[in-house]
Amino acid sequence: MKKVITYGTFDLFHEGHYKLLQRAKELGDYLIVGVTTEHFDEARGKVNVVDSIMDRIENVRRTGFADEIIIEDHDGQKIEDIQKYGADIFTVGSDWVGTFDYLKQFCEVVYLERTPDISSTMIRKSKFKIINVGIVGTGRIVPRFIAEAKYVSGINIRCTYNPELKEKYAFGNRHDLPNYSDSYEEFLEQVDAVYIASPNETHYEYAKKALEHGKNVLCEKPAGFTRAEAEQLYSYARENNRVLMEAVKTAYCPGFGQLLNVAKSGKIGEIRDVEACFTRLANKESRERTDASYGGSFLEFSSYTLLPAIKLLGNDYKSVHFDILYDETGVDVYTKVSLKYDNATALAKNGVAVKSEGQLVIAGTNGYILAPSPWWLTRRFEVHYEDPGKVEVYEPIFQGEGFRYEISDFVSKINGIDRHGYKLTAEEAIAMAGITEEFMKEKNKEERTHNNVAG
Ligand code: C2G
Repeated sequence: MKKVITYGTFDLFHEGHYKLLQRAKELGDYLIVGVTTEHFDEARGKVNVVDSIMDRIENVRRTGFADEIIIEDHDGQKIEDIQKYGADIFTVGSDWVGTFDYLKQFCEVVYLERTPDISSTMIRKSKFKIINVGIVGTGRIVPRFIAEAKYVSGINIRCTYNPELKEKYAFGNRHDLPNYSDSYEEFLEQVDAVYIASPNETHYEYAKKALEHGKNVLCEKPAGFTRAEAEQLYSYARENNRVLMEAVKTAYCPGFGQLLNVAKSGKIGEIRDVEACFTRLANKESRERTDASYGGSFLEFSSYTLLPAIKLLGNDYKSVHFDILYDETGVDVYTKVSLKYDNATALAKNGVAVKSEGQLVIAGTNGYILAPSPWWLTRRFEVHYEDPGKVEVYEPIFQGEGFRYEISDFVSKINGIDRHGYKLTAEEAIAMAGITEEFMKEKNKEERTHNNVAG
């Protein structure tokens, strides 16, 4: 008798799960299915699991393919189970190609082709729907996004849109996504939501069209270059009852939320200054270093570096001032943004050709919070006081690259679980767009002066 073993969360049970179990059963005579516990999913970084373990087991049972159902609750259990049950074949979907090769020492490992295009949902009673997402643009960030989306329950990445790509969008050997190059409308028809990761200057139009077509939008920053554009987009979203979220990853990281709460708790007294720095030496050929109009350090990093100030000091800054260093092609390679509030100040430093310490310091009347690099993922922060010997250390949970948290919030918002969007409100996003507008004006002004001098 040939024994096959497979594992999964099987949340929001769907066609992909059904077909996987069916083919797993066909590989042998006896199928063992391991269903993950909530605790194990949490530990392996899977967020957003909706159905309870009892429901997930019941859904697997009702397929009729499992001869035995077991619980998976810890790392290393797969090896134990293979030995304990004498499994001949371990199988899992092709989204995991390579990951489980280490099991080849114990049994045969088969990666079954994943079901693309999940459309219908089966057997489940849950009130949540799988959200089909289309990706606009196929740049560097996209494979990272797709890899992280795997850890978010209830989302299926269905297709891409890139007018310059005629083929399918392929990366690694795990996925081939159909690409729509001829018509954005046709692409929009395939999906419930879009993730916009195209060049900066195209975000606004893509987001606007998607919202007009009733789609939910997760948009890389900046969604617009002016306050008016941002206001427009958020009001479209509100009128159409759709979700619009700017992909400011930090805002959705659990540690950053905790840091804000500690800062607001009164521990460090009244907050008087927020200083954040984010630099990365970008490749000289990269878009950030070559596109004088829409590249540069401000557009690359300021949505991160301004975020703590906006979250802690508010949207009503009294004045904004920019100190900008340009390279010979007119790209802003280092930009400092100073904000003045009634009773506080803030500084946001951004660099694509200048390297500095990427830290966040929140200064108060009683002490300060220091979040070391990479504070934008907020894996660690410390509270310091006048007495240098007294330091409180926080090490919040953070898994993977952090995209999973923003994707998870996006899915929750679409499902109506969190419509408030307190992690990054429309008002905050609009205030940040206002600063972008001021920056673009300043840059154009300086460019003109520079040209005059040069001429
Ligand atoms: N699957 C599939 N097609 C889909 C979606 C999922 O074939 N469209 C497969 C997965 O590859 C997996 C199984 O269905 O083999 C269960 O998927 P999930 O519930 O997402 O569980 P997963 O996170 O893949 O857990 O220890 C757990 C295992 O590592 C896999």
